[in-house]
Amino acid sequence: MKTVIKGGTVVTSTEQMSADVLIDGEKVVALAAPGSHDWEAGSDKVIDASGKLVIPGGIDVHTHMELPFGGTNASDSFETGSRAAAWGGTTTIVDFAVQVKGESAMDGFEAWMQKADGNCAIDYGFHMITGDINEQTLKEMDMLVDEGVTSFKMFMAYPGVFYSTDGEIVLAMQKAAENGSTIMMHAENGIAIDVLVQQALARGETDPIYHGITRPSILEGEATHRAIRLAELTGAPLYIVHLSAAEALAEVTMARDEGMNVFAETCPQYLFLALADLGNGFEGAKYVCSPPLRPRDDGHQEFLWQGLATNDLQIVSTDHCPFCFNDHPILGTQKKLGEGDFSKIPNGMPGVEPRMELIYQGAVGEGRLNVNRWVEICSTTPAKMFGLYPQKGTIAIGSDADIVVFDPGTPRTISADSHHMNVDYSAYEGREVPGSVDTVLSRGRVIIENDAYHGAPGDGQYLRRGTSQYLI
Ligand code: DUC
Ligand code: ZN
Ligand code: ZN
Repeated sequence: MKTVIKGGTVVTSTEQMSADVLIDGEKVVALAAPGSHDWEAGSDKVIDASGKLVIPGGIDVHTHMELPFGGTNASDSFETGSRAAAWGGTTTIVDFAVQVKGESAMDGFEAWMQKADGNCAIDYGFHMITGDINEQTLKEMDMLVDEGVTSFKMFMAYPGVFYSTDGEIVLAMQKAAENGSTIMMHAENGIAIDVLVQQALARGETDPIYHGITRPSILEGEATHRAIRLAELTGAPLYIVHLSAAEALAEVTMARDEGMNVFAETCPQYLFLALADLGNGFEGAKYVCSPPLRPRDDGHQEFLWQGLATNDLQIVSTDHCPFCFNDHPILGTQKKLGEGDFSKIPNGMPGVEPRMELIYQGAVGEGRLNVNRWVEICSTTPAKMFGLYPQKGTIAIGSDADIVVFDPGTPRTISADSHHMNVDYSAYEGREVPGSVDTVLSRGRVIIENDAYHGAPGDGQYLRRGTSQYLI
């Protein structure tokens, strides 16, 4: 099967050029000046990309399909969530397999492989949430690296659930320093937060807004500082997930200025939404995620955009972890588990679908970042950071033909009525974005075209990732 994408502007993290792209089977095999080669004659399919951008497919390195969490399961399965990702121009996800206390990490990995197997619309890999560090887990970290799971998420938050002590973090970091993997950190001081949560509830402060108020940014800054210094102690590469706070970004920036292998991602919700969204009574539950949305007036958002411009932040992922607002016929009660007690609201927001369009708006549309940087933070760096480059994350000879034709001139209004995620609300309801995803190819196959999905569950393959290609 030969496909030509003709007449578009090919954008990678470093180039912007008018070029035709030739795809043979699953790979990009040639790029050439527009019309300079008569590829159309021998091809099976021609995609006209005139006036459009031709970019490497998005890579979302932080999703939680089907995650058991907060007394329920994230509402997107691998099937629905990966399909929604494709609709939004994301052609690779890296999800989180889970090891819980008392269970083996390899068992957790195999369980998540089974959940995903035969269901994904796009290629996928896994990080591992290590919820129990012991002698066996430390050995399993080596085995997981061999399986292509080269990054391990730990939590300084959620005592009694995923929480690790500083000592456990040191042990895992020592192992990561040895086997070349990366420690990903949920950096919030969960012990201090739990005190504030209990005090708020005792005062009768039960609305969703108190979720945000009891997780102040200073406690993200503190945990980020501690994680960085433990990484310095052990020599492990450290990647701060879902960074939301200026205080945390300042710590990351300082560490990077010291020459450390410290990296961080942020997410669209921290770039576009704010603490005030948690107001409006229980409606605010739609916006409960951790870390929480920050007060708009405190300047976090522009600081994060600035961090993306200076590469103190390297990636925008989503932390996609949807829960329905209204009771669901199969999934039951989700967000409403926390009516009358904000601490029982399942933490998480939907986001895998609109990421590419939202970041295009905030970056290119609003003049903060150029189009190359948009591609870099949404695709190229995620690939390099998590050992997938240049198979993924670029348009180059020999790369997988994971390609999005993006129309910068056709706006779209984001709405739960038209999205494809299995969740009954959009956090961006009614927002108009200036450009939209037009056509999506996954390893050479057209899976989104003319506003229709042409793929099937199981098209996506497991990606055995290498170690980080982004280390200093
Ligand atoms: N934060 C969330 O909001 N949801 C899932 C896990 C997490 O850390
Ligand atoms: Zn987290
Ligand atoms: Zn997460």
